[in-house]
Amino acid sequence: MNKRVLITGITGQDGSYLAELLLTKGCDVIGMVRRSSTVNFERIAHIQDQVKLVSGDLLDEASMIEILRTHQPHEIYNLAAQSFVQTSFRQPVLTGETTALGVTRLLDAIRLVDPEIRFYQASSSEMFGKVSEVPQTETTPFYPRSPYGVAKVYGHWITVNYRESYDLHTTSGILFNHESPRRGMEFVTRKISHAVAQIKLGQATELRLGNLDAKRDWGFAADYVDAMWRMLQQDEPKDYVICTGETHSVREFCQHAFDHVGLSWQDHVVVDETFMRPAEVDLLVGDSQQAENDLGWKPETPFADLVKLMVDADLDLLQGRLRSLA
Ligand code: NAP
Ligand code: F7E
Repeated sequence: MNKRVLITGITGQDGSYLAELLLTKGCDVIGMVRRSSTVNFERIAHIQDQVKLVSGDLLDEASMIEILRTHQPHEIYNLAAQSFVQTSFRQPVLTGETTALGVTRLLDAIRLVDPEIRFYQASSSEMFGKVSEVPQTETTPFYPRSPYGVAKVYGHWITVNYRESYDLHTTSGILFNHESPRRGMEFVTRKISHAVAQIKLGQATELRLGNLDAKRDWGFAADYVDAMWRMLQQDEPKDYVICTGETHSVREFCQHAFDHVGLSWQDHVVVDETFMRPAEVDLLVGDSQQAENDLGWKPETPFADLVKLMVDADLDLLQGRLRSLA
C-alpha cells in the first residue's frame, strides 16, 4: 500500500517541489487547496494529473477534519501560511489566524481523527529575528520582528506542545530562506532575478528595492523539501534548522544577478523607502549540523549557482521559452 501524504500549501513554492519529491517516493499525494475565483495551479500544472486536490482552508477546522476522515493520510506537511513578511505588517490579524492559529486547527484535527498521523510544521528563521547569537541553531532563543515572525513562533510552540501533551509525532523544520524560479514575485530574490531579466531584454530600466544591507542565508527550495521529508521518516520527532551556513546581503544578490548578464547593478537599482519594513531582521545565518548528523542532509546548491539559475529561468520565461518553471 502506498503511503498517503497530505500537503497544505501545495500551490505554493515549497508545496510544488515537495509534491514532486513525494511522487518519486511512490506516495499518494493529496493537496489541500482553498477556494478561489480563478485557478492558481501554475506551479503544479505539470503534475496535476498525478495528485489529488481537495478543498479546505486553514481558517476552517471542519474542512480539515473532513479531509482527514475521508483521505486518511499517514503524513501531513503543513506548508500553508500567509508567508510574506511585508504583508504581515498590513494584515497582522489575518496572518495570525492563518499562520499561527491555523496550525492549532490542523493539530486538533489530527488529535481528533487519527493521532498516529505524522505532522511537519513549516517553521522559519524569521523566528530568530533580532538574533542573539551567530550562527543560529535549534537552541537559539526566538526574538521575532514582524507579525509573521510572531505567528510562526506560536505555530512552532504549539507543534512542540502537541508533541509533549498528546504524544503526537510532530516536527518543526526551522528553514532559512529558500528560493527558486517558482518563488513568488514579491520576495526579494525573485523580484531581482525577474527585473534583471527584464532589464537585459530591454523591457525595463530600473529596479526599486528597500534595505540593501539585510543579510540572509539563501538556499535552493528543491534541496530543502528533501530535508522536510527526511524529518518525518525519523522514529523520534525532533526540530531541525535547515540552512546553508552562508550569509549574503541583498546588495550582493543584486551584484551577482546583474554580473551574470553583463550589467552593473549600480546603473539600475534605486533605493525606495516604500519597501523598507517597520522592523527589520538584519542578519540571518544558520548552522544545520544537527540535520547533517541525524538526517544525512546537506545543502546542494551554492549561492552563486542559485542566483544564476533564477536569472536564467526568468530570461527563459520572458523570452517565451516556457519550461515547466523547473
Ligand atoms: P508560498 O509560496 O507563499 O505558499 C503558501 C501556500 O499557502 C500557498 O499554497 C497558499 O495558497 C497557501 N495558503 C495561504 N493561506 C491559506 C489558507 N488560509 N488555507 C489554506 N492554504 C493557504 O510559501 P512557500 O515559500 O512555499 O513556503 C511554504 C511554507 O514555509 C510557509 O508556511 C512559509 O511561511 C514557510 N517558510 C518559507 C520559507 C521560504 O524561504 N520560502 C522559509 C521558512 C518557512 P494560495 O496559492 O491559494 O495562495
Ligand atoms: O526579504 C529585504 C527585506 O521578502 C528578504 C519568507 O519566505 O523568508 C522570507 O522572508 C530581505 C528583507 O524575505 C526588498 O527587507 C530589500 O530583509 O525576500 P524577503 P523574508 O522577509 O526574509 C523567511 C525565512 C520566511 O519564513 C518568509 O516566509 O530583503 N528587501 N528590498 C526586500 N524585500 C522585498 N520583499 N522586496 C524588496 O523590494
